[in-house]
Amino acid sequence: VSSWGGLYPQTSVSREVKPLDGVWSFRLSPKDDPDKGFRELWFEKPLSTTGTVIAMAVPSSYNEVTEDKNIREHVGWAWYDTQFYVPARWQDEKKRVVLRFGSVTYNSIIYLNGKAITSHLGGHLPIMADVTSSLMYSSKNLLTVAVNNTLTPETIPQGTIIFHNDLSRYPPGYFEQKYNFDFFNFAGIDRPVFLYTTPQTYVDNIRVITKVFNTQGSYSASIEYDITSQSPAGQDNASCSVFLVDANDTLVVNGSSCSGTLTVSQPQLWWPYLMDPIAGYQYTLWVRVTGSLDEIDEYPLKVGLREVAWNTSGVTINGRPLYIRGCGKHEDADIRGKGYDAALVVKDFALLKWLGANSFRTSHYPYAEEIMDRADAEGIMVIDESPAIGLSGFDPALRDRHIAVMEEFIMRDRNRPSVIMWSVGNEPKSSQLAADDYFRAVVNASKLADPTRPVTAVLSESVNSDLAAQWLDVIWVNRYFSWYSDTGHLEVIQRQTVTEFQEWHSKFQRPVGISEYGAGSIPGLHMGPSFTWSEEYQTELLLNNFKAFDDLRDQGFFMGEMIWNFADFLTPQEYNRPAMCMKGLFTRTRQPKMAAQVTRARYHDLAEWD
Ligand code: GCB
Repeated sequence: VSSWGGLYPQTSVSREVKPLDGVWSFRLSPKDDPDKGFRELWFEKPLSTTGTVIAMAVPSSYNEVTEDKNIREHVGWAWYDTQFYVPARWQDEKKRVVLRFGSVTYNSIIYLNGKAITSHLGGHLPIMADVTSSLMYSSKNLLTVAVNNTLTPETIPQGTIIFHNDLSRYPPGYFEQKYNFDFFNFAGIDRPVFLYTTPQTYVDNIRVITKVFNTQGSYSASIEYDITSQSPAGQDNASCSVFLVDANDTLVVNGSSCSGTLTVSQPQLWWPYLMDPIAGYQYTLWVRVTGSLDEIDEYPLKVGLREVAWNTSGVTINGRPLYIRGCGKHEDADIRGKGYDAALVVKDFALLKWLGANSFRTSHYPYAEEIMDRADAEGIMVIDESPAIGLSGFDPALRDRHIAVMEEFIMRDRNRPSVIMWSVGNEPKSSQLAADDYFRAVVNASKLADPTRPVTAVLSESVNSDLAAQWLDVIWVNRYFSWYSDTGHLEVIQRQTVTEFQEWHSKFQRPVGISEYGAGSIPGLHMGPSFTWSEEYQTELLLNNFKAFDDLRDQGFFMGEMIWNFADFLTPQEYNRPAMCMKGLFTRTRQPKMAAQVTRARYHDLAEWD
C-alpha cells in the first residue's frame, strides 16, 4: 500500500508521543490566485511573515470556526503552520521520529523546515512521514501544511468545478465547486497531529485475524498474527515475541515468532452491545521486536476475539445470527465541522447506547481512529465505508484510485473487532454499464485485502438496473418511501418496503438490509395529524417502517435496519434543506427528537439477550 499511514501512535517503554495539536497559523491562497503560496514559497518561512494570518484550531475543519464567509466557502489551497521544539536527547538517543496526521482533508502537501516531506491524495486517512533527518534538534522547527479541498471527476469523492464565463452576469474567473452529496464539504487538518519516536529497529505493521470455535457450547479462540519490522541497514532482521494479556493485564498466552497462531482457551469473546452482558471485551497483544544489537521496540495492539461469517441469507458473529440495528452517522458538529472532538465522541457513544443501537455506518468516509477505538471498546459494530459517495463515470483511473483507497483504508482498520463489513461506497450510479466491471474489480481487490469480512456497497438504483449487487457479499439499500417518493403517504411504506427487499433477495440470493430510510423533521414542529417536516411525521414514518421490518425478519434474509441519520448535519447552501439535513434522531447539538424515543423503545426490544 503506497500510502500506509502507520500504526496509531501509542506510548510504550520504547516509544514517546508528542501531540502537536493546538492553535496554528492559517491563511487562504486567494481564490483568483490559487498557486500564490507555492510561487511565493510560503513553506520556507513562517506564514505570518508572508501576509496576514489568523489563528486556526487543530484538529478542526477550518470552515465554521471563524466569522469569515470566504473561509467557510473556500475552494482551493489553504495553508497552516506551527513551530515547535523536540527534545535534544532524541538525537543523542538515536531515536527514529515520525510525524503523523490522523487525516488532512483532502489533498495535502506537508513541509518540514522548508522542505516537502510527504503528500497525500484524499482525506479521512492517516499520513505518516519519517522525519528523523528533517528535524532540527537544537532549534525551532517549522511545520507547514498546504491543503486543497477541490473535488473533480477524478477525486474520491467526486465533484465538478463550474466556470461562469458570462461577464455580464459574473465577475472574471468566477467558478463554483459542485458535488453530488448533501453534506457540507468540510476541509482542513481535521484529526490529531503527533510526533512519535521509535527505536531504529521497530514494529512497522501488525495484522491479526481472530477465529472462534464452538465445541458443544464451549468456546475457544485463535489469533493469527503477522508482524512486520524494520531494522537499520546492515543489521539482521529483528526477532519477535508476543504476549497476550487480558483486560487486567494478566498474561494469557505468548509466542516467539514474527508470525504464528495463538490459542486462547476459555476466551472472553468480543460481543456487540446488548448481545451479551459483557460487550466490547478486548485483550492487548504486546508485540516486541528485538534487533540484532538488542534494541527493543514494543507496541500494544488491542484485540477483540470474534469471528464474522456470512452466507446467502445472513451474517453471524461467533456463530450467532446477527441483526443489525443502528444508524448512519456523520462526523459533523457545529464550529468544528468534521474535526475530531473527544467530548463529542463520548457523547455520541452514550447516545447510541441509550438508543440501544448495536451499530453504525461510517457514512460516507472513514472516521477518525479515535472514534473507531470507542466502537471497539463499547461493542458497537461498524459498517466501515470508504469515501466513495455517489460515484459515476467508472473509468479505469477512478477504479485504480478507488482500489488504492480501499487498500489504504482496510490496512488502517483491519485489526478492529468492531468492523464487521467493508462498504466500498454509497449510492454509486450503478446502473451505468461501466459499473459492472468496475465493481467486480473494486470488490475483488477489497476481498483480497481482507477475506475475513463481507464486502458490501450501499445501493440506491432499482433492483433491475443495478449492476453492482451481483459482486457483493451482502446487499444494503437506501429507500425513502413516503419521503422522496409518495411524499406524505405513510400508508404505502409497509407494502413498498416489504416488496422491495423481497425483490433484492430473490434476485441476488444474498442477505439484504436497509441502510437508510427516514424523514426530515424540524425540532419542535408538531402537527396532528402528522404532516411532512413535523416530528410526528418523522416518528410515524419510522413506526411504519418497523412494521415492514418485522414482516421481513420473519422471512429469514433481512439482516438489519439503519435509520438515516443519527443527528442533523450541515448541508451546502440550498433552497430545499434548511441549512441542515433534518433527518436526525438528534439535533445537531445532540438533543433528542420524538423519533429518538420510538427508536429507543424498538432497539431495546430487539436486543438479543434480554
Ligand atoms: C441519501 C444519501 C445521504 C443523504 C440522504 C438524504 O440517500 O445516501 O447521504 O443525506 O439520502 O437525506 O437525502
